[in-house]
Amino acid sequence: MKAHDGHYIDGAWRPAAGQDGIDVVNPVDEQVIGRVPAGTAEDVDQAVRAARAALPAWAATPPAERAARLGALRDVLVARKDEIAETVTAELGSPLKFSENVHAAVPIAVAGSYAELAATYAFEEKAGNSTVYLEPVGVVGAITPWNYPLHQIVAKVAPALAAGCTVVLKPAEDTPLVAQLFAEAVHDAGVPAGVFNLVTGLGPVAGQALAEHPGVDLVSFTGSTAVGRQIGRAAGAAVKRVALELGGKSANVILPSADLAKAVNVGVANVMSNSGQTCSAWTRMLVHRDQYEEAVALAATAAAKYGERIGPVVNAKQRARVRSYIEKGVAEGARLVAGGPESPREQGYFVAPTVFADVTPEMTIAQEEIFGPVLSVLRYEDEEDALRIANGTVYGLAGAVWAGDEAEAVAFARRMDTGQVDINGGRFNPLAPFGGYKQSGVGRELGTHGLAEYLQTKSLQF
Ligand code: TXE
Repeated sequence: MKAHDGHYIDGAWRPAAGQDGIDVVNPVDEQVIGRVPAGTAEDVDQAVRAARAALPAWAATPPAERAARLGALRDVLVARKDEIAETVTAELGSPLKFSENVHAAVPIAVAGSYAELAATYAFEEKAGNSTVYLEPVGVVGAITPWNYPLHQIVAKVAPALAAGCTVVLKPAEDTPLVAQLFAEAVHDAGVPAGVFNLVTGLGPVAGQALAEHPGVDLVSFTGSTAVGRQIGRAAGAAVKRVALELGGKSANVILPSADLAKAVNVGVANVMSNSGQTCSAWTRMLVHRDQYEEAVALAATAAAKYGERIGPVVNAKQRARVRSYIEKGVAEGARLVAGGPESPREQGYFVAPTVFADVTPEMTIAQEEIFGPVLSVLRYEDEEDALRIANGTVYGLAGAVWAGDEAEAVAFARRMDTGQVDINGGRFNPLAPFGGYKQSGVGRELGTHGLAEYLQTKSLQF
């Protein structure tokens, strides 16, 4: 696949400071498909300087003009959507249809939503005898993961640009090719030099250099809780803004009045999609004890139908991690009703769609994020018990509630300690704020709340 051998800094592809590279591997056949530079602290420094230099002019650019650039960016992404899908399929391994419908389509929708928001948002407010200006926070260091590689980038870069911030992006080392494609799209959209910069590289080198750079005013990170904690600590010490999107262990609560078969089938599909590599996935299915065995049978049948259609996980390390969780589930006494730790194929990082029954709330597989195609089905006694189980993890990112009556589902959802809940299935909404309660993170992405992360207020009293 096409790969640049430099970093996109100050409006052009510049040679990397060091010699090291990162091989990009296709998770389906384990073949190397490209090589990108492993950025150093020096590359990051160059990119941050470019972003700082570009900041005053971009911050002063009228929002309507920033909106026009975002609209142009959306149009370039639309024109290149087949290439986006092929690139994500090559470096993440997801089936092409899924790449088209999700990995390409969702970021296009998000870029479009910020083109509209930038044009209509009130960057100036009145509050009594004050005028409040909403001004860009400054230079943003964006660090993104590989699971929805382009979406994670657009969910940070689009609101940052809409707000008048400039950006240095360090994408995940597993999926740098779609990040390079994105940099080309930003360029072709006529975004001025230095407003957006890309440095590819390893987390502990380029990522850490970016997070700790004194020229960065806000670090926006999506990834593991361990790295998020480290970034949060460093940002706290430097008194800089931080946004963290971390893990999840979301509950799919099926109330007795729900359409059980539909709730189970959609619930299984939710966990298996993207091979379970979704931070908001409903990985814990909660079913009333009277419907429990029926739900387990339905879930096992639904999971078995997926076979290898879900694609592999991203790399060998993730496969080993997912397998070790499956083994732990068995060791702690959960009942395996579909899948298991053995790979369904010799080649590629495949994990079988796996369902566990008789999972109790304190088991490791019911508490920790697995990030693979693994569903735990838990039994509850009554609604209060379901709520205790649903809220009984350190996470609070997403969830789902199913009931015969929407009002009943809403009443339950309001008592959940979580940032998003899908009612009777729900539908993706690019304007709905996304982000976690508890240890799932700090801050929100998408919509006006996502935009607000990149703004600070200045009030003038009269
Ligand atoms: O994440 P990392 P990994 C969870 C999920 C998964 C686990 C490990 O449970 O199994 O994390 O995934 C950069 N300073 N999520 O190892 O390492 C890294 O280069 C600065 C949930 O891939 O956190 C990449 O760009 N940056 C999640 C990004 O951080 C550093 C999505 C994420 O990688 C760094 C992904 C450092 N010291 C994983 N070390 C979600 N919330 O959606 C790494 N990075």
